Amino acid sequence: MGTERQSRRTFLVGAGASAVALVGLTAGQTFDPLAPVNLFGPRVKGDGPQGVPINRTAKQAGVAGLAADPGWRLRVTSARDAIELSREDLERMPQAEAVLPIACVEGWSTTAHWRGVPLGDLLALAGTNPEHTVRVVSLQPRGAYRETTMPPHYAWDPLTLVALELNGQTLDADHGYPARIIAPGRPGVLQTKWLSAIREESA
Ligand SMILES: Nc1nc2c(c(=O)[nH]1)N[C@H]1C(S)=C(S)[C@@H](COP(=O)(O)O)O[C@H]1N2
Ligand SMILES: [Mo]
Repeated sequence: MGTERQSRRTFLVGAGASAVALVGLTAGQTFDPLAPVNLFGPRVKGDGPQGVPINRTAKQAGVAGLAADPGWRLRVTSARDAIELSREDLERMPQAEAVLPIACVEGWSTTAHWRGVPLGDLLALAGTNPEHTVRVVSLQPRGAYRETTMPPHYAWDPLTLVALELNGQTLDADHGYPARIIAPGRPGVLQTKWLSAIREESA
């Protein structure tokens, strides 16, 4: 039992640093478990900043001002603690990389290269209960996609990122700058852009 706990810890510590290994892992995964993604229709390439289409721009979402504010902080709260991180704070944390698609029900799917902080690392810092769902909240003032909930299985997946970069560049404003969610196996509508807060739910 002692060894089991030890190897789990070693894995978690290693997860952030082994970015190259993570990319290798997901590159293989995109062919199989994400197969439903391809049912949405033909892949669209190009079309949009950083080679990825946009469903709603920062301006259309009414977040252009808030997203560009240097005072922006990501607030992560657990039942007993709250932390606030600037974009610079997030950049200084161990970064992970993942190759994952954005699959929109409107009929396109594009695979991209993402880089950022594993969501689980932030939840661990804030001390959330690993069995609890988390609520992901956008800066977007209104609209159906401003909030999502994420069950623990997704939230703690080492490939679920608070993404800061897309295809080798700082996230474009329209792709969710200063930070957005990218998670494996979730539909596009749940890949929340322009993050504001991440909160532990009570169960
Ligand atoms: N805050 C917010 N996040 C959002 C959306 C949105 O309208 N507002 N649209 C979602 C949908 S429907 C899709 S398909 C993806 C598209 O991400 P992209 O524009 O970076 O390609 O973002 C998701 N995240
Ligand atoms: Mo979408």
